[in-house]
Amino acid sequence: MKKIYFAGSIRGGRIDAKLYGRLIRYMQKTATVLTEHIGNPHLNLMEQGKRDIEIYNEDTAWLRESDVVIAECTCPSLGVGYELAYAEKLGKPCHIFYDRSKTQLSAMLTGNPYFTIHPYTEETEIYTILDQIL
Ligand code: 6K6
Repeated sequence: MKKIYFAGSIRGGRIDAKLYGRLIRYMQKTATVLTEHIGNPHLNLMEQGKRDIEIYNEDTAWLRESDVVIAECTCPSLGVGYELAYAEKLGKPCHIFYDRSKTQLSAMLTGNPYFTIHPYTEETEIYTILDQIL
């Protein structure tokens, strides 16, 4: 099974947390998602007890272990942008999804031909593309 690093906003804002959860559950039918905590809508950052250095070390190790990186970028997040640049340096395939009716993606992503970018208008479009990726 492919190992997926799913990236989504945490401190950048949790408005799309339920969407992340649905995407993760869908991918888990056919793949291993290394970062399933991203989709937990009840995630309380103050109670996680993990130090930032531990989060950084764990996440960068998962990025190195992953086969493909899938990022939902409708809600802008510095952490997700950093992860995408890190994944590019590792040569990992990177797929970026965003709702074109809600946001304009950073030119630092759309201007980089390395990234495969999937603008969508309906959530259902994402699942069709995920089927092709997985
Ligand atoms: C533990 C369980 C749930 O949340 C935590 C504590 N925080 C984080 N845990 C794991 N990964 C994190 C955490 N905070 C940020 N990240 C990573 O950065 C994730 O892989 C996300 O894709 C990305 C989000 O960055 P911000 O800048 O929106 O926080």
